Amino acid sequence: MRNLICLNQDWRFTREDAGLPKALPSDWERVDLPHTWNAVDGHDGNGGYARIKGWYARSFRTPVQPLAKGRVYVEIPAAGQQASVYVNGTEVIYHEGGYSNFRADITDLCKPDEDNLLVIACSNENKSNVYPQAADFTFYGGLYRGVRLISVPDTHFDLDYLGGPGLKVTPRPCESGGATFEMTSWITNGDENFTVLYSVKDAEGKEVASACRPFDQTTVTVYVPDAVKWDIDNPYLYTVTAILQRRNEAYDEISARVGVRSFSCDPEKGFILNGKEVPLRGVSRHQDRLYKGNALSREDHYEDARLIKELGANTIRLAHYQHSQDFYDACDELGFIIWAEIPFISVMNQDPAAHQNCISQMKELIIQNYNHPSICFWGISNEILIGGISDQLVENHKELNALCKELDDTRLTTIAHVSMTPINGPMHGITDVESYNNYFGWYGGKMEDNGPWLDNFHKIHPEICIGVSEYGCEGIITYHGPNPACKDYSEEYQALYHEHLAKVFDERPWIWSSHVWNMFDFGCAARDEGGVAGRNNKGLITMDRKTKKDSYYVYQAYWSKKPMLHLAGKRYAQRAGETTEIRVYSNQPTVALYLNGELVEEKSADKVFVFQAALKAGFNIVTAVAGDLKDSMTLEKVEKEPSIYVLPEVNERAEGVANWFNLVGDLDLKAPMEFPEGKYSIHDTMEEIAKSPEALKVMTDAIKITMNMKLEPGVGMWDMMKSMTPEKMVGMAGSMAPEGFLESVNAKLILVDKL
Ligand code: ADA
Repeated sequence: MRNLICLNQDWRFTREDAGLPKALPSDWERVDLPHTWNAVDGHDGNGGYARIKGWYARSFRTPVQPLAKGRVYVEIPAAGQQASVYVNGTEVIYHEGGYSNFRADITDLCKPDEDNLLVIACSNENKSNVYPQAADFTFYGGLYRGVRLISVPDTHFDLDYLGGPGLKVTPRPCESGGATFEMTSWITNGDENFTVLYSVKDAEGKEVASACRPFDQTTVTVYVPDAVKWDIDNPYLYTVTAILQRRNEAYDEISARVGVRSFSCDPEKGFILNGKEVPLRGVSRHQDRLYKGNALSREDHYEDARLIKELGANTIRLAHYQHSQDFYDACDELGFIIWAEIPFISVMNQDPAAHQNCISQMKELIIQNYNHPSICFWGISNEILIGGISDQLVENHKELNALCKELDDTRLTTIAHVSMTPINGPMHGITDVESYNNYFGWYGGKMEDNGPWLDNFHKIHPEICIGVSEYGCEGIITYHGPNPACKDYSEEYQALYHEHLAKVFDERPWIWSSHVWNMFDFGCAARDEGGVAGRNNKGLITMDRKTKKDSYYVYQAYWSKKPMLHLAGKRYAQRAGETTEIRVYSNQPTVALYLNGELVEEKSADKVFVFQAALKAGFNIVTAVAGDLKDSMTLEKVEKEPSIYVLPEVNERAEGVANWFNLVGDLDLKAPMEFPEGKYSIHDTMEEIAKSPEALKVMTDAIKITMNMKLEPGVGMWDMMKSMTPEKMVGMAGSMAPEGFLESVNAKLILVDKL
């Protein structure tokens, strides 16, 4: 029988590119898996993170199969980002892509009854054909999902095909109320003595259907009468087991948990699950955690899934790469509709080898995850027009879409467009459904632009199922104030923004899905924003999973079916002013607010209850009550609010904008755009502009002032931005760029000779 041997303990590791050792190196650091060398520098804000080749080594004994002719595989559920695996000095596999499972048959290299040496060289150095290339997250290196051996008899269920499970199950509900389960398994080294016994068990473990097939004709469909559907509120799972049988002996056994559900999308009705319209409302998730990076335990994954369930979300976009099997398992069990995707992101590399990498990551994603009932969508790319469009790019998308369909005709394909993707153009109609990453109210535009933008798109494209794959803004729980504003990074602005957006989506059930960017703050070593370098702070929860920001409760009020009540502003604990605003989030119809035991007001509202309270000097007890629900906080009235409540840059930026206009004071901001020969202009890419220090300075100053971003060639977000023109950037920045801004930038650029 199959034997799984965990190899997570007692590895030796070095950050030096030490080369292949002949024996277990005693001077390397001792580590256990899961492990990443970027657990700290991946998001500690001290500049870059180690992008190196690290070496892992460990000895192991060959597992003994009772049958003389067994096979041994090494299985690596993920290695960031490229890896070579060696057994006793010989390379057994090289794998590119940091998020998918891969295996190698190592039998012939293993020595029985003595120590064997397993070495894995793992690299997160940039390799131009491997995605992700440029993106807003840390590409952690290491063996962050552990390693194991699989020992099987000579004849076994397939372990060689793209890291997949060797078993494919497609349950389909029937009109009659029952369901068919189409099952296929693949057998290595079979002969006519072998048969496959399939068994379908219900959630209680009772067998409800079975079938028996010869080893070389393994596809079969069984019927389960009165099948229970897998649904968001009742994620009912069946277990399908395949046993490879030879006479009275079971040689190998594999199983998969599956669910019976039907789904579709409609441009008017949105998402439909088991015949019922269910607008998908939820979050995106990056996997990493504070000072653990992506080296996570099964419990870490389950905790994330539970936090998202508590929020009341029914969908998760698993950005921007294949996540752990543990997380997909949790989603199957807890009832989420999942968008799974590959890291084809930001900028397309024209090299055909890079396209091949997309294809192989997509194949692995689908083959390895086909059986998970939670997954309904395969995402083919994210914000790919940042790097510009080309015929080849459109062609590659069509190919990727066709590949998804060829490997899996039961699911829908999707795409996350960058906001500036034209509403009409060749990027539309490639995938079954589409989504936009819209940051109106953060990077550009006003939060109020979101609804009208969607209505306009829907009007122009009544045939497209449209969703919002990303929207969000930074919220840092130190920053507070009575007048929250875009780009102040305050917890209050983030909550206000999400109050608005939650309503926008609530009012538009035809939006097939919306995904908050992001459920958790996550590591992006290149970032330096809001006084918290190294991270993207758009999470509803902090990266250590310790603090739920107020915006978390906005969504809980909208989405959770459990009665809830939350007093916002608890961390805005010291307040000045005659009166202060108190916001309460609740899914109850009426909320009463008490100040120091006295009723301030009782009011009815929809999810967001706003009160004014006049605090007395010193400490005040504020209590909100809705039926049996109560929440309370203590606020202190102060003369002046603490200075740490305001990010210093917020003031600097306001001054900066003024300065910019002073600097260009002699220019006519309304002047027609001119593009003289041999001069730089807003039509040049940042990469071209960067050739001239003078032109580059114009741009870096302008970007710092408007978008509050530091831009420096080769550093941080540069890779993502370098192929953009100032014109495109301002398109993204929207109303954050003051009127006349583009004209004034151009006017400065055209003074500089092209180099
Ligand atoms: C893009 C990108 C994300 C994300 C976001 C942001 O939309 O798809 O990876 O990080 O930007 O926060 O700016």
